[in-house]
Order: sequence, then structure tokens, then C-alpha cells
Amino acid sequence: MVLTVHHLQVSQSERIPWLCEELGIPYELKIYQRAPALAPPEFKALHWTGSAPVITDGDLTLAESGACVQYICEKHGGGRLFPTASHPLYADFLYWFHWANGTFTPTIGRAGMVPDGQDGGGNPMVAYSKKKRDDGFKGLDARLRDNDWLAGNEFTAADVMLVFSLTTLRYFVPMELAPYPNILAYLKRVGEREGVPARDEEVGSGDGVGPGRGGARVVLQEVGEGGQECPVAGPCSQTRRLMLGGILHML
Ligand SMILES: N[C@@H](CCC(=O)N[C@@H](CS)C(=O)NCC(=O)O)C(=O)O
Repeated sequence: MVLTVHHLQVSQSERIPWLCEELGIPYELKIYQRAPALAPPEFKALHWTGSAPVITDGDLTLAESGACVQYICEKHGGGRLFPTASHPLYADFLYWFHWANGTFTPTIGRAGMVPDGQDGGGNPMVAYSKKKRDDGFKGLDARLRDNDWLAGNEFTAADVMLVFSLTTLRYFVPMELAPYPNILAYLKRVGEREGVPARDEEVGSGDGVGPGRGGARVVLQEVGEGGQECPVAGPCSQTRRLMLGGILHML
């Protein structure tokens, strides 16, 4: 039974191959290009939500990042990166694991629907959403002041859930991270991770199907003035953007 990761390019499904690399488990990676902005029909056919990520494992088809991450850690990773009740960091882990994609990612998305500096026709939800987003960044920065990782001193699946919102999501919703030095330092730590020790496996073939990219290295890249093309929103004007290379640019 081969675990297959269905990855939509430049999307939050990048969490899943990264997790597999961190765990060092075998998996098959199937890559889908956006067509042009949303997932292509063959991806939409995998699961009724039509949303990435999706994994398949034998007869099982599973969507939703958190469910995929927990399933893989518990079924294929021997519970690694997913602390349980007896672990001293359990409650912190649970909190940040759920906050990362249950609150932070949607809050950023909602706030990003109206560009900063505009009030969305006086809709009070706009100011509310932007405050919630800013509170999220401040709270996260404070958390990372005294903790190397979200749950404390150990890298966990909570970090795998979070990083997309600080990196690739900025293709779609430009965000300035300079006011948050602890978040920047955290991203640098993430960028220095090896994922897993290199394995001698072929990188996927031209049709986007292939074995895991053993040893995929997560490299933090700094992108200079002017930013680069956003796949959906057109050119990003953000001046100083940090992004994860490695997984981001390979996938
Ligand atoms: N909460 C869901 C969100 C999934 C989601 O919105 N995925 C986006 C990728 S960032 C997607 O599939 N967009 C393309 C589409 O809907 O066609 C999760 O974490 O799995």
C-alpha cells in the first residue's frame, strides 16, 4: 500500500510532502498544476471538496491538511511529530496545531479580501478581520520569542501546519513580516532544516508522478524589490518577501 500525496502546485498541500520528508517515510508524489487559478478537473475528481491537499492510501481518500497530517504521523510515522497526552508539550502542541490552520490561515485569507488601506465600503467586518489578523501575527511573534518551535523546544506537526501561512500564502496575500523579528528568526530556523537525510530516489518524471523527493531541502530565500509573479493576483508589489525555496520551488 503506497501512500500517495496529491499536491496542487503552490498551495497549502505543500505541507504534506514536507511532512513526509521530515518523517522520512516512503510516499508517491503526484503534482497537479493550477488550471489556471484553481485545481484542475482531475484533482477535483479526487474528493468532493476539490481542495488540496488530498492523500490516498489503499482504499482511503482523505482531504483537509490537519486530517492528512495527523493520519500520516499516526499511521505511517509511528506517532512522531504528533505528541500525545503523556507528552509534556501536549496541550501547547494541540493548541498551536489547531490555531495554525483553524484560525490563522482563514483569518489572513479573510483580511486579504480587501487590500490594506481600504475599508471595503465601510463593512465593519473588514476592520475586524484586519485586527484579528494583526493580533495573530503579534501573538505568534510573542510565542516565538521564547520558543524555537510552536509547541516549545521540539519541532512538531504544528510547525508543518503553520509555515504555509508565512510563506507561500504570501503569493496570494502579500504581507510584510519585517515588524515581526521572532517570526523571521523562526523562518530562518525552518529554512535550515534538512527535512530528512538524503535518500537516493529519483525525482518525479515529467508527468508529475514520482517517488518522494528524498532529502528535499527547505531553503529560505529572500526575494528582492518588486517581488515576483503571483499566480493568481498578478505581480506582488511587496518589497521584502521571504519564501521557502526547496519544497516551494521544486513542487
Ligand atoms: N482547510 C483546507 C483548505 C484547503 C484549500 O482551500 N486548498 C486550496 C489550496 S491553498 C485549494 O485547493 N484551492 C484550489 C481550488 O479550490 O480549486 C485544508 O487545509 O486542507
